[in-house]
Amino acid sequence: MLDSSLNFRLRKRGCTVVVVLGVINLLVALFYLMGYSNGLSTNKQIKTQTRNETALITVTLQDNGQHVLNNRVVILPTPKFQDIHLPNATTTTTTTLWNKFEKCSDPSPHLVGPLRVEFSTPVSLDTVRKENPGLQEGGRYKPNDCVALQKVALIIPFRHREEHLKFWLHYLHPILQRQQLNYGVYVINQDGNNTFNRAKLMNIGYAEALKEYDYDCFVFSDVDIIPMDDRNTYKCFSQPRHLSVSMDKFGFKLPYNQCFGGVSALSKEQFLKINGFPNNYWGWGGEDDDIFNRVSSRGMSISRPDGEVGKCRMIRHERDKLNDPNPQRFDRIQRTRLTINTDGISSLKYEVVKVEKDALFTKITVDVGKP
Ligand code: BGN
Repeated sequence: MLDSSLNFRLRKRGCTVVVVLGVINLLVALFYLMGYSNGLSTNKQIKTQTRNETALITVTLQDNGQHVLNNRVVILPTPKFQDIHLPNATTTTTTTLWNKFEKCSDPSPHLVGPLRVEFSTPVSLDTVRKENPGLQEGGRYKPNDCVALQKVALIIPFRHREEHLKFWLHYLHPILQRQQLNYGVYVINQDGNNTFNRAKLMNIGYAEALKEYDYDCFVFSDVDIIPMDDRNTYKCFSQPRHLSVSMDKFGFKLPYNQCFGGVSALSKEQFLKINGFPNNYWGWGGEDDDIFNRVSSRGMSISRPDGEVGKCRMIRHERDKLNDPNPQRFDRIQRTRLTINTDGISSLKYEVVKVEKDALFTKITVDVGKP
């Protein structure tokens, strides 16, 4: 009697354990399905390179008697360029011949596709700095295993949007690194309290970035727009490129065919062909339409990614102070053909107030004058 009741209790306990384990299993599976099965990738850094690369390296070799043998070029299979040890010789100098390496492949093998983008949890600059250890001062980067296809300056017209900038840096740095670009981030900050002038700030970004490095492509991005797919490569194409083509704000559709606002990319050649951007649009609206007119009046067309790859999120915010809709914009966009030659990069005037180098960006504060 005692035996059978003990037996029953043990079996009952066994059953309870099995049921509890089953429930845990189910919860784990559900958690996994909800979190990861929607195909979105979270913000993540580039994967570690495991391929065995062939590096072309110049080394000065010394024999045991410390005589310099010669300056030779040797081919070594190595994934990294540091710490190369040669038998029976001491390496005294190593020079990496970057231009001898292969070009990065197009598209980059690091791309992951659709991304999870949300703005509910604030990010700190310190966290973003720690998340991006491969950056050089000023928000500069180049891949270390291949030669980037393009040298891209990212230009952000800016004033009083520190919180947005943190999100932009948090999302964009890992994306740009996965896209294997040789890039630099330039935040062009309008000094003072005069009316905002987005297009002039972008002209200044172009001019200032070129003083620093031989960029061949310029991506102009609003600080509050984040791409939702890393296949939307922030580089230049044979025609000027509109990148923010399907924004959440517009129901993931292009609001109108001539739309060229948000994020755009122009090569140096394309930018010069349109004499840069207009300097005389003060306040909100129209300057992007003027740029569209410039592009088409110079016989170019707009290139765009498809609506899926071109999805973007905009950080919701109230209308900026000192950036009211520009009442002159309707007239001005009618007259692009008359103003394109006289108003643009050729007539740009401004003063640099301050240059600040952060690990994540170069911030250039400028006096753009007033209307
Ligand atoms: C347009 C604005 C653009 C703006 C888009 C999207 C004008 C010019 C007069 C018609 N153009 O209407 O500057 O990027 O909306 O918001 O206002």
